[in-house]
Amino acid sequence: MSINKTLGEFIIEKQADFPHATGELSALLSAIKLASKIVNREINKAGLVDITGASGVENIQGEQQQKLDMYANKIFKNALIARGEVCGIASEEEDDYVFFDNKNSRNGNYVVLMDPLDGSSNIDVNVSVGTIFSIYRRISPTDGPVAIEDFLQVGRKQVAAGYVIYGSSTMLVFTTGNGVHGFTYDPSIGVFCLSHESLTIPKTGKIYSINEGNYVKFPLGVKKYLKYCQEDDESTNRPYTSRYIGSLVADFHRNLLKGGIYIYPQTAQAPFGKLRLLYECNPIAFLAEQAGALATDGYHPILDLKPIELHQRVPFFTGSPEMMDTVHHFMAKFKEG
Ligand code: P6P
Repeated sequence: MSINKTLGEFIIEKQADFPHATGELSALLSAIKLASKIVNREINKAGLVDITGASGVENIQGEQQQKLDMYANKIFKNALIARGEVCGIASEEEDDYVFFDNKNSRNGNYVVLMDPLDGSSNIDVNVSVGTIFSIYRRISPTDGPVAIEDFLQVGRKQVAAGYVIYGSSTMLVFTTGNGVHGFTYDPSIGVFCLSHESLTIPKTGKIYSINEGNYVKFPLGVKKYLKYCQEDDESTNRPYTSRYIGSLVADFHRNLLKGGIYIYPQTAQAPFGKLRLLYECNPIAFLAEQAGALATDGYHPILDLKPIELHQRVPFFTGSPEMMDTVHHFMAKFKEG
């Protein structure tokens, strides 16, 4: 049996593809690789030790922080601060950005934004969860502290992005702007091995992912699109199938492999939707576009949106290009307000 290329070998081999090929990004991705192995270990035994459930602490979003949320945040932060390439991070689990003000890191050339454990409320019921990360080169002077503008860069400026999905197997999927590549973790040798090189989303699909429990609050365009998905029309492979895991990374990963569309729209009560632009939508959108998919707020590419604050939310539509074209048609035709 051949042993596939490891993530480390792949990064070195592709180093030349990367405009800032200084080896720093390779070291940064290696830090993320290490942290994901540690988090994976804890998730896999979560039911056996007292690390599941709510911590009793709320994050800035007003959401119950799960014990594993806080654990994962600590592990990724410690792995990144240990390497020196990163001068600061922003995280769903941190109220503000964090400056790595030590002699090893303060002059680092990169900042990392992350959702350390997305979908963590699913852990107690053994449903797949994920880590999402987004990497930028800093724009503030390297001889001073990291600044908010380092984190509020438009999504197209990302130099790398990816996710770890802790599912039936654990995978790390990332892009540095040269395609999307997936690596499956082999716990018997403790290594991520290349399993999905140059991932490309099918142009269309039969799966739509949305929390239909919110149907009555959806914009008219989304309601019209859902009815379109559910109509009987053999010529266009309808009705489609509804699949919603409630974990963005898992729903996106399935749609990336099989084709499909994921929608978390705005509602009257949540005019900007639920998902965060900086550490959920931007990294997933970078991966999506690199894999031939689209990612918008229903009207505009996510990667073109100018961020205004760390934890801002945006409506999120992403998936197979032909399905996205159809939902955009309905969103434009039935635009409200
Ligand atoms: P709802 C998890 O909290 C998350 O941010 C995404 O991973 C997921 O797709 C969505 O929210 C689920 O939200 O409101 O449908 O439970």
